[in-house]
Amino acid sequence: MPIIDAIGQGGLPCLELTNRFGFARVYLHGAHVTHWTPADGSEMLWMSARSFFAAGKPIRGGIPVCFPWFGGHPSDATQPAHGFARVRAWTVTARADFTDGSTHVTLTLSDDADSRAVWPHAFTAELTLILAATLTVALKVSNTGAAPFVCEEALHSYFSVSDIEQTTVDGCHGQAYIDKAGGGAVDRRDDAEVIRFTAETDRFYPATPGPHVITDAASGRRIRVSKQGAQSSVVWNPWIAKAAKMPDYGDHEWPSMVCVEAANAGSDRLHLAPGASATCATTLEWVR
Ligand code: TA6
Repeated sequence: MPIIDAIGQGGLPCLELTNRFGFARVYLHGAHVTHWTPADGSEMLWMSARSFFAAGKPIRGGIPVCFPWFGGHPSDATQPAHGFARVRAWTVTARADFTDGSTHVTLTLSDDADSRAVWPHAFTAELTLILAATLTVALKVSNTGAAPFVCEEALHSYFSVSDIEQTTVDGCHGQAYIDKAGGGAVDRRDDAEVIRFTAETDRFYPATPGPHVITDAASGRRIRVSKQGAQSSVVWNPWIAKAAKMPDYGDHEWPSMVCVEAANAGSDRLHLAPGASATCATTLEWVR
């Protein structure tokens, strides 16, 4: 039975997918993928050993689903960063094994009284996970109400690397970006062939098609992060001081991860008319 209902950390329910391509685990809490291990490889996603696994708190690592806003709430600092979707319980609405050996699951979140109290819109969000030779995560957002709305979204993927100081990310050369390191918002242009990490890095690249290849020179591993329907890319490592400020992130964990994210945020935010839908996806591939 390749799709197993399981109880994960903190007693939270999850699904475990296994097939000839490998293994993946997704929590219903946040529709949060925490693990992806190709059959003949090692774990690709990074998880903090300090992550919370608790109702109302986001999981640190894996692939957080950010929706309906990215970063802080535009006007209410009491609202959760990166939206409420990652701290809500989603419902499993489809699961199937295909004849090509791939496994598909879909989790769904719709508006309710709690969501409408902070974001007054009718929506359905469907997160589909496809475990095949690659891992694809697709977020389809539909406007099920009678009025248009604007939203932001991101698949905030954390990748495991051996040494961030020997890691590069490509696909951003020549692109304009907003440098958010240190909490600022400075407009810059990337003139480097690849991104290298020597300090806190928090970059928002609008209108950037990707793909991005993460090259982890210390292990020789490369991961291609492709995007479909995601105009923005985000690259993040908190480095030392910011890591120390996060309660759910170990002080010495920053050298072992990098985030490369598929997003529609800022100037790429979505405008959805009544009845309209949009899908933002990322495909992760171990490049051998
Ligand atoms: O995607 C980068 C970012 O927005 C950073 O600014 C950063 O602080 C991070 O995500 C993590 O956010 P979180 O709310 O999960 O602590």
